[in-house]
Parts: sequence; C-alpha cells; structure tokens
Amino acid sequence: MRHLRTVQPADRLPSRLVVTYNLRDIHHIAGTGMAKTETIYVLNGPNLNLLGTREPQTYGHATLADVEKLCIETAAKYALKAECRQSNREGELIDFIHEAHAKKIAGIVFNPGGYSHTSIALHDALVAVQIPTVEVHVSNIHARESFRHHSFTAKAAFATLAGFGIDGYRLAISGLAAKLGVKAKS
Ligand code: DHK
Repeated sequence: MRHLRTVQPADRLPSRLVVTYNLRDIHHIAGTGMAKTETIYVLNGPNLNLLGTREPQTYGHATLADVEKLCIETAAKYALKAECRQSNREGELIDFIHEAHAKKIAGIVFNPGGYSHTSIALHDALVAVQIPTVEVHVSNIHARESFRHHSFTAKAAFATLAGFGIDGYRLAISGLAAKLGVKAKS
C-alpha cells in the first residue's frame, strides 16, 4: 500500500520566496507614474556632420540637425530621452560608448559612418559595454561599393538598418524601444 500523507499549505510553499522585478515593472505595477526616464545615445560618426550637403543623391537633403530632431521626437514618444553626439574621430566615438556605460545609458543608435567598415576598436568598445545597439546607415551599403558591404561594428549590434534614409533612425529607435520593453506613450 502506498504511504499517503496530507500536504499542509506550509509543505507546498518554499520556505523563502524570492521574486525579482526590474524597476520599470515595479513602477508600472504600482501605477505611480514615476518611472525614471531612460536615456539613449544617438551617435553619428565621421562626415555625418555634412549630411544635407554631402552627396545628396546618396544621403539625401536632410541635415544632421534634422536627424537629431527626429531622434529626440521619436524617443519622446516612448518616454525615452535621446542624447545626440557626432564625432569625426574614432577615439572620441569610443569615449562616447564608454561614457554611455558609465552613465547606465539604456541603448545606443549608432551610425559609425566609414568606421563601420574599418574599426575593430569600435566593435570592441560596443562588445565591452554590452549596451543594446542598433546600427543605422542612411544609404543601402549593400547596394554600394563592395568595401562598404562588411561592417565590423554591426557584429556588435543586435540589429542593423540600411537604406531607409534618415527614417532609419526613427525605425531604429522604435526597434530599440521594443528591445528595451518600452511601449509608446498613449
Ligand atoms: C555613412 C558613411 O559615411 C559611409 O562611410 C558608410 C554610411 C555609409 C551611411 O549610409 O549612413 O559607408
């Protein structure tokens, strides 16, 4: 005969229950409306300061200021704050990535420009900080010269967008928000 035993509630419950929530969930559950605004970085590399005048047949007529305005407005729709930086220097872009880590930045939208195709150092910086990153190219690099077909930095990004013009930045922020579990404000 099998030995039967009455199971008391205490037997069914673990003696110590550990539940882990992240801060954003707690704010949502509590409905406090006090969720801290997360910041993302929008980083643009060499020559992107010339957007608007540089090869408009390839890069369009929008300026870097237009890109940054679009990013700030798109991020705001997700209650994210976009901080935009541009540099023509590889080392300074690496410093921005390190700074993003130090400041606990939630995500990065990155157009490394020509450094995409050459920079193992930028790739390594992205891998080192492990911040969710979307790589953006204004032009469709795969339909251009073969030296643009490979991106070192893209290997460290969770997604890449190329060929949408400056709308790629808007799409990248939407994708990044989804990755971060942030919904558009209603
Ligand atoms: C921008 C650059 O500056 C080029 O060097 C890349 C990229 C493409 C873009 O399409 O945004 O090859």
